[in-house]
Amino acid sequence: MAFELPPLPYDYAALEPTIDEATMKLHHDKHHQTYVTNLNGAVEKHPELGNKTPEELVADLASIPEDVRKVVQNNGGGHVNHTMFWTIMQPGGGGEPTGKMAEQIKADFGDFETFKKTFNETTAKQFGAGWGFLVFKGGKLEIVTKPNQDSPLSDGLYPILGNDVWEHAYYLKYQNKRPDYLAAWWSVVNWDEINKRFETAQK
Ligand code: MN3
Repeated sequence: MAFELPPLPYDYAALEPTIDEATMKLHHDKHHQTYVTNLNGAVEKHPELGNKTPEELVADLASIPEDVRKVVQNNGGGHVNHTMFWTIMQPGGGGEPTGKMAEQIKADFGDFETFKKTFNETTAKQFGAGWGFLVFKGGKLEIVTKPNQDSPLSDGLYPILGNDVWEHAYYLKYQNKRPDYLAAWWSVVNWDEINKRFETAQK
């Protein structure tokens, strides 16, 4: 297989009570696995795609053969988005942003509370399935939403962080209360990893 499901870097129950164990199991083992399986299906038809990283595939959709382009957009995007998602969370995470990320949030949003509020409100409004992302554009942080599994990489922008607002990410615990899930999620974010991604975004 060209691409593989990365193991979850902590136990399924490690993000309780913010994200429940059943959601984590389904989300990682079933949903993310399906994106990987479908992406590998596209590689079977076009083996040369297996020589690129998932990020490279998603960043240059125009170069993907037309018969699998949508498959790569949806499932390559799903693979890249979820691979990021598991690593930007950690048990005992949350708290105030640290390092360069803290400075940039202060510069662009004034303070962390305003940043969180803006991110949560913007992402809550994403109609249907999708993601809210933080990117670095023109020297400033910017919050963008994407439908389905689309990635900012397809627009030449590196996702520093992102939260999944597909119902599969929160419905078991939060039901229809997407804003409650968005508000709670900050208590498990991994600022060290987000700072690493911010460094990459600046390159
Ligand atoms: Mn998901």
